[in-house]
Amino acid sequence: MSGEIEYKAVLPAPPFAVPSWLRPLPACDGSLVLAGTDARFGEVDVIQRTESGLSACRMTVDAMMNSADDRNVASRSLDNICSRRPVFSGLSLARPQIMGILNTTPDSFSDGGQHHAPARAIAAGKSMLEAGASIIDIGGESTRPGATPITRNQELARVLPPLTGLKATRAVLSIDTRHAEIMERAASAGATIINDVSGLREPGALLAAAKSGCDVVIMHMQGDPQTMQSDPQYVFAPLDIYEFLEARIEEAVRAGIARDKICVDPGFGFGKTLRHNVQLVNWLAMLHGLGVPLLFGASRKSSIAKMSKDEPADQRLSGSLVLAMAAVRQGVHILRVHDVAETAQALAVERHLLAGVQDQ
Ligand code: 7PM
Repeated sequence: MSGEIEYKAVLPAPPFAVPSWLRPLPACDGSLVLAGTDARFGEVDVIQRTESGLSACRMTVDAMMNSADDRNVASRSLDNICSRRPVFSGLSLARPQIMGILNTTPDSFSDGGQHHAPARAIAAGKSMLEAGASIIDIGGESTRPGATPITRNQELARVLPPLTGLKATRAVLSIDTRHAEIMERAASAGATIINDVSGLREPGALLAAAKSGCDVVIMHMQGDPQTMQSDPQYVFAPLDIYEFLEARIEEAVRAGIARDKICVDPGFGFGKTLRHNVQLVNWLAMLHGLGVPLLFGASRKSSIAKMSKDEPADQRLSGSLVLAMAAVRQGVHILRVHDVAETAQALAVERHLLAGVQDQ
């Protein structure tokens, strides 16, 4: 199925032990819920490391419980996968929330820098709120390979005016940054979420995030933005990403960030080939085993063009919606998108299908 994984009809003897991972298989009419959302699953793949690599075995949840070495471990894993996530930055995660992207970089690949002026950025933020976003993610530093580096002062000058301007709205504000100093200043200006594509790995970032009291989004990226797209390598991308995020969650907790303030993101497009991105989307539900909320962002990313006809960023809406809804069927809690109104409509339709409310 995925090349790196060998599917077996029965679990390799002896009955499976830790470490092993559960991949819930999304199914609209499944009997168990994914992470407290409307998305459901019925069966699971039990993934194990073997001498030769990785093995998977597909079974019902009952069969999985019966074959588990340690029923307590198995039932904890299952509970992580199913349980409702706590409120995140004041938002219920029982329904997918939309995080609208507010890019304040003049060289932004998707909006040609049209939000550069503070007044336009604030107006763009407000229109995303009206269109259905509950979070506005404000970023000032481009992570595009080859982008000109900017100083902390330039980054602050870009992000603080829209943060301050949007604070008067009911929006939950998120700061997209890798730098401790920006985290501190943004939190003082009213941001309640720190969204870090480098997973709080820069010096001081863990501590700054802990001190700020903000909720955090920890994203997976292999390498750094300058070099990440040159020949990324994984044993099996979904599992490597799982283990990275698991380790970062533990680091964050050790640094004083409460577990219920942490959300994770597999980092679609960050140090990944097209094949890796496709795998991570198809295996997204496995990440619920981490027991924290899941954020997903594939909006307008270049993989869409690679799968299709090399369309420019502003012509990737349809592909963006397909990826977003694939994520929602797997119980993702927050979607990071450029096209808020269109995503809200897709979500409304998806919700009718998932909840079966078309019968009411
Ligand atoms: C150039 C390259 C411009 C990449 C913009 C980007 C994510 C994020 C970004 C994501 C989270 C983009 C990216 N992507 N934060 N920040 N998850 N949590 O395409 O996927 O928006 S920047």
